[in-house]
Amino acid sequence: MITLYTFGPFFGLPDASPFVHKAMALLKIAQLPFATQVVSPKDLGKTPKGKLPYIEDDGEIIADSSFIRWHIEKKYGFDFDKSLSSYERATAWALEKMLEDHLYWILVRTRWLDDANFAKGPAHFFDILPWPLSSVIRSVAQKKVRSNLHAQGMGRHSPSELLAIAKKDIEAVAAILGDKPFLFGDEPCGADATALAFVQGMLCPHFESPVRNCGESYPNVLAYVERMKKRYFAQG
Ligand SMILES: N[C@@H](CCC(=O)N[C@@H](CS)C(=O)NCC(=O)O)C(=O)O
Repeated sequence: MITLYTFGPFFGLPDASPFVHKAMALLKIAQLPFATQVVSPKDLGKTPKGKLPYIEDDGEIIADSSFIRWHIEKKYGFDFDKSLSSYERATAWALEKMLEDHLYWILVRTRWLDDANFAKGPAHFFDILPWPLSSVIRSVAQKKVRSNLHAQGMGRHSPSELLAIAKKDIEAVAAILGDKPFLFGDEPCGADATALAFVQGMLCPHFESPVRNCGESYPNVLAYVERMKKRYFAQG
């Protein structure tokens, strides 16, 4: 049995982290049964890479959503991209990395650096810890995220610049999707797990942001997220 280590469901999403959500979607697409185990924020440092997700599969530990995907492909002989041409596989990989390494940071900034969003969002990750530890770790974590955003660069843009670059990401998803049911055709591929997780995360109604409003103006993207949710997350 596979165990997926998670942050837990938050904000109406299957998990607070889009990377964990992606890993869940990959396991569901591959139809592999799995259990989930929530990791306390104070124990993140003890995880294999200090980040989530990771899985344990019959004693084997695999950390990072892409390595989890490759583990599924190798161990269970499941090719997520079996119906894709090599050009589509390359496009899918580029799209995934745009979502994971670009849109992701916009999402993080929206949730962690906007005071109102932080208060009703990530601040609650630490509620499971006793006070005053919860308060200390909450403030240390927000400082770390602020510094990561500054180092990555996304923390340095003005709100209007942020929206302009987020719009390019959303437009790219909308254009690749077009009027197909899934990104590359009639069946989901590996990149659909990533697109679901990051686009649903961006559209999350729990948080107010111009980026979310921008995403909501693409009907094909909205319909796609609903289609993926219905297919893979209808039972929670
Ligand atoms: N490349 C990793 C990224 C995972 C990642 O960034 N996870 C974040 C949550 S969204 C995390 O665990 N952050 C904790 C930290 O940096 O302390 C993957 O694909 O799994």
